[in-house]
Amino acid sequence: MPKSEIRQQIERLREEINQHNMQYYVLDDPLVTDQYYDQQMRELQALEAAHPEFASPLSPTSRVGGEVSKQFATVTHEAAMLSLENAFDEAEMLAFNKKLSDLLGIDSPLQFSAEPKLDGLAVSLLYRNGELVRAATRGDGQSGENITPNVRTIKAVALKLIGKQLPELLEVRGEVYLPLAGFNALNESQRQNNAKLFANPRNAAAGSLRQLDSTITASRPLSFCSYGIAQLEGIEMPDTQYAQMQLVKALGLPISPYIQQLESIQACFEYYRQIAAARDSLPFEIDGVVYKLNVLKLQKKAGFVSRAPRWAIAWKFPAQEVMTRLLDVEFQVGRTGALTPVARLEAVEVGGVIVSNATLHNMDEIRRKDIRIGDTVIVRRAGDVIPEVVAAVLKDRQPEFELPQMPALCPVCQSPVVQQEGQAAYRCSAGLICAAQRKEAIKHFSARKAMDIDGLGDKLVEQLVDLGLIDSVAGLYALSLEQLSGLERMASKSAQNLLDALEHSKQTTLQRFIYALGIREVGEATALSLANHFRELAAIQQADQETLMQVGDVGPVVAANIVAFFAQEENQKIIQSLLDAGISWPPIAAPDALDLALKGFTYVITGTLENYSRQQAAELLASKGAKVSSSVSAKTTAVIAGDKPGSKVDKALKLGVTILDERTFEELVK
Ligand code: 9MJ
Repeated sequence: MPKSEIRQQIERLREEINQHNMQYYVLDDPLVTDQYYDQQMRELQALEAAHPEFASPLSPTSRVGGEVSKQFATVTHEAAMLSLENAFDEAEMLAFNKKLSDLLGIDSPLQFSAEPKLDGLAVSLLYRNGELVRAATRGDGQSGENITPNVRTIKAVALKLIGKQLPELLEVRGEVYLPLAGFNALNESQRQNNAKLFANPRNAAAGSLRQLDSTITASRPLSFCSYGIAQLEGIEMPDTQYAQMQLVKALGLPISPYIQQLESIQACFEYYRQIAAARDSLPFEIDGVVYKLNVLKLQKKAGFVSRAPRWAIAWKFPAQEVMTRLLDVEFQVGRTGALTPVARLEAVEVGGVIVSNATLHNMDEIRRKDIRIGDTVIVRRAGDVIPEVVAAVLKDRQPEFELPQMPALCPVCQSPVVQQEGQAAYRCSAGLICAAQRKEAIKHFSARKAMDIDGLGDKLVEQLVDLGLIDSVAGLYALSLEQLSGLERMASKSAQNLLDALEHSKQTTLQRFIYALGIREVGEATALSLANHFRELAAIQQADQETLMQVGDVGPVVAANIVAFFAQEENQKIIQSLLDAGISWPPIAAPDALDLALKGFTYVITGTLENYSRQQAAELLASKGAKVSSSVSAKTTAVIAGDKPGSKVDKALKLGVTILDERTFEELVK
């Protein structure tokens, strides 16, 4: 191929890849599959490698990092990088609105541009003639650090602007952040490498961005969202905040998909409620909502106070991370006997609720974080996950503070605590003799995905065990109306309901029954595989380790757990008495008779179906040989969508995956 053609091919590929980046990161609407994108990228890499004379710092292949700095150079900001004033309630928002109205001499409602407040790091991006020439941190607001090589590795940051008319100069301000999925993956890999854990996505983003070696930054899935224009030359400045952001988007930089123009401070209240309600389901962390006076002329008129504009405010959510004191560490005994350290804290409000207990996960995690009793600690409660202690505040550490110790005896039954070789967990050695393990085993047995015993809550199970009314799951089916009616907060109506629910639960499936037994590491999926493979409980009970390992997802450890479970005489007795009580399930047909019409197909179920729980729908599909997955990909056969389906349907639409309604689903499994 002649050189000119190669050059053209390289340029064509660069342009195409830039366009796909725009579709993916800015418009959230990819037009091609990841596979196609990767293939274009590899083709470009190969051409560039063979023709180094055409290398360019603007090529999308140049995002892998590689530059290593000794230290960051200082950048003086042409326009100061300001921070935001905070508000915490409607009264403070009203005060902000009134102050602005008074200052501007306007009595009609003020218009605002609003967007969620991302919890990351503010950066400035400078483009000359459409090319990214500099990226800097905020620093003290007057001058920051030049982090251009690092920011160039962030795929959401355009190396080249797109569009017909490019500005001679553009300085965009925005937030670099780490989406939650990336944060969790990063901490998981830190854990595996025995490296320091990041306390939250913000710290992880900061640590990733301030790396002298940009290949490290390149390996972290950082993202970027623009929130303002600081300088613009060569095209006319739009006259509202909102229009500014639309221009930034048109030039190929991501902006918040949630940005809205609001007509009054009352509309700001409504917007806050909407974003607060969506907070836990967003794929990134936000810590509030930012409101900016929409009309630029009015922004100018309002001006600044020392470090923040008068025309903007951040209405912050209740903090998800707070400091408190670690009073003590106690150990909770779980279903399998594993002892989990639980922090007893001086009560404190986190994310809007009072927290006095938080998990410390396990002893390795305590050592890794170096958390000692008496420490001031940072407690975090994000979304609906259990509150956790993420770090100790070392400046308050006293020499007498000590690391918590794993007790030698189980705190519930006083049996010895043992650590099996090669396992992190410490366990109570008593098995079902331990009241804690018995309680947890019964809770698991009655759970929705197991025997689904309606009305048998945790508190009730604890009462039943503490009063000695039952000592294993088998005892459940021997409970009488008199016994139940005598319990705390149990009217005779609810006692009868519980007996009915117990009776109802006896008609089950082999899969549910196996799962309900609570064999270590046998989850729902493994239980289903076992049921389909062996078809009879007795066959599973008699199988040896090797036979069990013939089942798809059963490895040597799980197989050993199953053998050990059925070998215990106590467990055999319990199973027999459950069967004697009348628990039964429909027979599973032999594979050749089995109707596996949907074998090889993969479905995703989303939203609320009218006549089936998602679990039931999944079981029906699985009974026909289909695979049921929780996430949509190009490999998904179809998405079954009920009411309020959410983002999985959006993704399916984007990928061109078929969407089926409940009626069609019924046809399918009939
Ligand atoms: C964040 N963090 O999302 C601003 N921000 O505006 C948004 N921060 C900001 N705007 C001026 N959306 C200074 C900071």
